Amino acid sequence: MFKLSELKHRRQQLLSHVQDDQLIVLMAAPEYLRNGDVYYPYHQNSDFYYLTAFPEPEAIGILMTGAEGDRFILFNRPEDPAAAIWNGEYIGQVRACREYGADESFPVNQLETKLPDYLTNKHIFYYLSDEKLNNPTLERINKLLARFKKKPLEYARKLVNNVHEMRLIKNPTEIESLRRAASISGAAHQRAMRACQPGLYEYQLEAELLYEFYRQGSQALAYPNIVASGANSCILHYTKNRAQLKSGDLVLIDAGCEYQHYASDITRTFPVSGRFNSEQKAIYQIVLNAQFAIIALIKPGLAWNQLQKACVEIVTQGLMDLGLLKGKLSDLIQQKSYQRFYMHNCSHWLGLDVHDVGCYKIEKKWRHLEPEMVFTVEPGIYIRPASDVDQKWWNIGIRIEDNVRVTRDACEVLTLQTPKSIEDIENLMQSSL
Ligand SMILES: [Mn+2]
Repeated sequence: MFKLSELKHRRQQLLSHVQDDQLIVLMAAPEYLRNGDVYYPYHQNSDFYYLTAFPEPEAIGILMTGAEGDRFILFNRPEDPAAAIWNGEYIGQVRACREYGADESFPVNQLETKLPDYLTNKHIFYYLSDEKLNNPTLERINKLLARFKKKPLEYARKLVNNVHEMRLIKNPTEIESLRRAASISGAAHQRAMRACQPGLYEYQLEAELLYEFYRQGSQALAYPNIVASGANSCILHYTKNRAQLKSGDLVLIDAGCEYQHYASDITRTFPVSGRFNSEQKAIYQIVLNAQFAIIALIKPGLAWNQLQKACVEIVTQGLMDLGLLKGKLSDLIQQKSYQRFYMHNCSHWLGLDVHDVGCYKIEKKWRHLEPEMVFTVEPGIYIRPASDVDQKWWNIGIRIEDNVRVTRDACEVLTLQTPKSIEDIENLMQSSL
């Protein structure tokens, strides 16, 4: 759970980059209509959540600094007994101050009358939210600013970057949530492995994942579940999940839940029948070796691109050893010949977002790892049918993905409990639910 002192500290950090005549507007994510009067499940904007933990839509946060110190004013939904019958209680103004640390809180329908009180002596107005988002709040505030002959809101790219730099280094509360998300997702993957048998459908394995996520208190998926068997395992973002599982095929599951807004992102690949055949084993072992090698490298000071470099070397050498790539290792790497079978990066930041924020380069140089950064390690090999590839390799798609946290001298694997060696997976699959 969030701590008020941490939220306050984050806002102070952000306001340390702000002048007295500047004002920042934070906007909650809008609700999206699905059809008729049904909305998509609500998901708060991650920066908004990081700075306020306020979970409701329609909320607008105002941040400013000055002689009276830092201020956080929240405009949010008022308590509404009529709406409460349908939607439950809104948080309201009293709790916004008491439980979310707002200095003042007003009903959002009073924005036009209350916000002008805070505009005196302010000349620059920034907003922080999804840049691409067409948020109706923008227009509403700009109208108000125009009325007072003030300049319109400006997207606060620099300030957003400051927040994203803060988000990149996780504090102990965040690590706890990430650990819990990883642990729930790990249990879900194990459940799917044990439930797996030929004849089931991909969506039936997905049901096992969902059951475990929600049973353990997760409230959302970090991203749509990928349950990809046979040829589908070579489709990187396959989410249809409608095919039938066939003995002899592999199934690749890339699925992670969110816990208290923090994401997990795990991939495991296993044989539908419970036993890998020798070709599947050979490819699997290359991917696993690459994954272990990357994890062994991780420590503060390592440049980000070294992860992918190590991965490419091991994957390329492995494919050469099996005759799937022919030539000299250095040439194959330089010409990127491996990309036919391994076409993505081996890592991305992980946090409130599954592909979390934070730059990978600073001033055009690869960034170096620091303690409490959290990211994924996910090498893969995908072999699609092709006339120049021996048929025995066709439709083998394998990815192994764990979540790691950089420690003071190495890393902690947050997803350690989920088996990934050939032997451990085969053993687990022999035990039924
Ligand atoms: Mn990932």
